[in-house]
Amino acid sequence: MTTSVKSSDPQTSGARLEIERVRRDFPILHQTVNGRPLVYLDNAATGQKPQCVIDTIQRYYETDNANIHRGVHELSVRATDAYERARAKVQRFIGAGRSEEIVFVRSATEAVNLVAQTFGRQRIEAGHNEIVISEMEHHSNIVPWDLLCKQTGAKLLVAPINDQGELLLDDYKNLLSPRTAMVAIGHVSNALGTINPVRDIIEAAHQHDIPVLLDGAQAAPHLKIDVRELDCDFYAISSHKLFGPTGVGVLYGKYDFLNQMPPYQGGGEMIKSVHFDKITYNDVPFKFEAGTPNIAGAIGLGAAVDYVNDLGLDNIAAYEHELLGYATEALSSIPQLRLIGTAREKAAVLSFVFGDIHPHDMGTILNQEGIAVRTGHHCAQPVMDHFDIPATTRASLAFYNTKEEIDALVAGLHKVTEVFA
Ligand code: 7TS
Repeated sequence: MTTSVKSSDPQTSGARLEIERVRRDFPILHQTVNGRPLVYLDNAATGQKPQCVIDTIQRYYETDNANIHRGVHELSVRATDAYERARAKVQRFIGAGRSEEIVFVRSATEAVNLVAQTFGRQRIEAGHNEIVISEMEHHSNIVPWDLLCKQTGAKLLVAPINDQGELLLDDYKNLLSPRTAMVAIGHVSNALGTINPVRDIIEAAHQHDIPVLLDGAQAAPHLKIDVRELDCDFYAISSHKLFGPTGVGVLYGKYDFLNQMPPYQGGGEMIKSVHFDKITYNDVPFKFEAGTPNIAGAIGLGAAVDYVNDLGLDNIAAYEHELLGYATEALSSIPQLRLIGTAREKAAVLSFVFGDIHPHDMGTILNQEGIAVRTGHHCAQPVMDHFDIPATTRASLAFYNTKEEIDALVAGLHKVTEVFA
């Protein structure tokens, strides 16, 4: 695989050249939209795919496609090997101790639902009756728990945030008690960019023997993750935000927990034997992978992990930190613009409101300039409620974005001002 040369100092002109090389790995970036060079600033919704990911998926279908774990023929063996190699890549990528702790699912959403309906339900049945989440969660880390609460009579408790969009850690700690079945909290907020103090969150929960799920959908593309160092019990990731294909995600779970959990869905692959008088389930992780999985998706995710490793997450984080600082300063200088989410620890998200101009109008005008941003509540309506706004405009960055693209966004925002003057 060929990828771009990395740099550890994004402030040098050399690093600038590196980003040009990185950008060449992403064919989709090199197009015009409405006659302007595309400026893709919707990375929190989904990341773009490097050529090596596209090639890996194409090659899989051209040469290896077969169903896995079931065949002795050559193609099935190759497909199985590639799928299991992808699992091992993900395992190393997040620092998991063993590959059985990596469950391929459909998305981060499915990972949370799986844990809620198996482990969460078990914890409630064992006598705990509260689930603790935070006010800044994506709907994917609210609704599955709310469903479980409705089904079981348990209660959803919500740790509040301040007006910078930071979790109020003491309030969070005060919610923990022997009643708590689970804590489920986002590592990085998609609407605010806040990086949560997950070590403190986990440590506080573990003092009460409460297991913690981290929703890492927005963290994995930006931060180095080490699930063993964090000591989190479950971790959810979406491939497509990590520059891999859509339709595949990862649930990390501690082996002993996964082992004691009941299956989530039934079907082929998740069983050892089926007789009408007795069904025996398969070992983890296969117990949670009912039916034919997204084989090409998992293999494509493996290629994305290789690509990100090649660049180095430390390099990515350093470059994005620089870019976020530049963007924050540039946007802060625009009259009428109010940033929503100004946490001290932030990843590459800039959410804002702009006078009384509706974000959808902003998005439409920016699109005319070739700039892709997201507008709306970002599936985090409680965050919007906190700030008493219906929606924001959100620019979310990736390592292939540039200062010139931030300048284009700023120019686009001045255009918006002119249109509404
Ligand atoms: N958790 C967080 C923090 C997210 O940001 C998202 C998606 C999800 C979970 C769900 O991921 P999925 O792949 O299962 O859909 N966030 C966004 C977003 O910010 N804009 O579009 C999707």
